[in-house]
Amino acid sequence: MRSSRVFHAVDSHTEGMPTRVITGGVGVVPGATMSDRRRYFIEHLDHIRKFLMNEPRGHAAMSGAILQPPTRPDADYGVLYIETSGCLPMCGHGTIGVATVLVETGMVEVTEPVTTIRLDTPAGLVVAQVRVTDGAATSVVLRNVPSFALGLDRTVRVEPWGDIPYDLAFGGNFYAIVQLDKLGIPFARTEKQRILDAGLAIMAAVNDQDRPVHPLDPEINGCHHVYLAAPGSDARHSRHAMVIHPGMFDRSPCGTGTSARMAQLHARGELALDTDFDNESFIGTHFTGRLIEEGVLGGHDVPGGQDVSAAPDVPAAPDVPAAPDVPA
Ligand code: PYC
Repeated sequence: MRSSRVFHAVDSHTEGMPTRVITGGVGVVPGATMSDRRRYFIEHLDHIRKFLMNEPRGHAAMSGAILQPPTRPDADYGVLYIETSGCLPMCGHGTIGVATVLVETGMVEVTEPVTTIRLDTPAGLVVAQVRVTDGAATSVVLRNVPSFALGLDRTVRVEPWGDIPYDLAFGGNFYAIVQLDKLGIPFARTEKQRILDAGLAIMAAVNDQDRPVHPLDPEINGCHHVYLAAPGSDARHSRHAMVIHPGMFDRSPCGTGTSARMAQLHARGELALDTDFDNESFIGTHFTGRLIEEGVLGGHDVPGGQDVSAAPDVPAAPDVPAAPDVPA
């Protein structure tokens, strides 16, 4: 049988999460900006996402990124982020995977010790600085899009718990941030199903009662991620379980979630600029984040342009569990 369609892909791995980087086969998605292209892709090309992410080529926690020509002159590549959950405005672990693949395949001009790559994402420009040794990417630092707290001390009604306090923050995606002990569920992998069910119930309730919309781009709306913070988490080190629509955990520490969490902690007066923040995933992998400046965005004062740094899939990395014991 002849193939009717051929895609080129390079699979990468960032702190527990896959990123299937699609280097060819999709063609140029119509749209004047990456946000326009994301909308076009969702409306007309979603079958490609399902084909590349779902079984049998993917799995329930699959994630990927489609390379595009940039729509702005100051960027090297455009990126569309795809997952089993949908098409994201931005993805931190995915960007680390993209930057690593661009370096290691020679798709960008590689300079050592640091190669800078400018990425046109639906949420805005993201700059990746890849540390390179003998042609191999050993770590990546991202300068993320401006992040901000949209609301602190909100409550949402979620049965059977009643009113749940939460903060809402943006770091490339919207995050509802909830203290897990308010749900009476221990932070333990043995409780993964209860944690997952609670996160999905909170997500549905937030979207029903308080659906967030980005002040500058209404295409970016809805809460598809719930950050359940473990007891004892603070503004230097935060452990969490990240529940993602339609029913999986982020095995990585979540780059956009790290930025959103830092924006929330800053808005609460707990995290200053230029201070390292250690964000730990449900499986024990880490990203280090740092707030680098404040700005104004659509009338909101925001701590903008967070750095999120992480080691990508380094063969010698001892702290990346190979088979995380979490449901997909
Ligand atoms: O790293 O930003 C991230 C991310 C979003 C969803 C899964 N990972």
